[in-house]
Amino acid sequence: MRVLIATSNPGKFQELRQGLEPLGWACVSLLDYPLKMPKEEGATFEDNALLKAAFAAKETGLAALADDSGLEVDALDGEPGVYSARYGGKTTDTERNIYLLERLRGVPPEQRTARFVCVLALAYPDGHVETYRGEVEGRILEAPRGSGGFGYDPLFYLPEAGRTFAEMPPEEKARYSHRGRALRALIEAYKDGPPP
Ligand code: ITT
Repeated sequence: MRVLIATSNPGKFQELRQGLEPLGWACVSLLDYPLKMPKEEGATFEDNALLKAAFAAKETGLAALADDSGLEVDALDGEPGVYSARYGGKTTDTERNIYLLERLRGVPPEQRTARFVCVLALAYPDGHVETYRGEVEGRILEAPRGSGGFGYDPLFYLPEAGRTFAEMPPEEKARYSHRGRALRALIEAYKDGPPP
């Protein structure tokens, strides 16, 4: 199957393309299909993922996979959540990480619990849609660690691994991550061909 990975985030694209490898699908990107993607105005990751995937499938006539994801920090009542890509109006990953650290200043380690959430939506040109969700629990550090990954990875510490996502090679991040989990749910659904 030919599938458009409808994201303009290069970090996500890499992880999605790698994660889909077991299915042997031919993946194309928004570089091949330059679309003006719709504004993400949904209240949930599901709403936004479906909005993006359905739009891309309709515009291109291809099956389209969209990813809506983000970080929920308990001490901030779930912020930044669906606003993760534009938290505090900041435009770069580094600025958003600094802003998050400021918002959490004075919050002790045991109260810095957080989770990453990823919802994948797969939409077909005939209107059929599916969603797959993955989550991972961790903790927000007081300073960044590591240079891999993207986004909030240098601040997201996984106690069971003793490292941040930015300190892991891509295969290890995929083993634990919200996106890796959502991808495995999708792969499970397609392992014997398209689901009914
Ligand atoms: P598209 O909508 O084009 O896919 P985006 O980056 O705008 O790209 P989102 O609206 O889903 O995507 O925002 C998700 C944000 O959450 C992303 O920009 C990162 O800051 C953060 N994020 C999501 N997954 C992450 C991960 O695996 N590691 C670090 N940060 C992540």
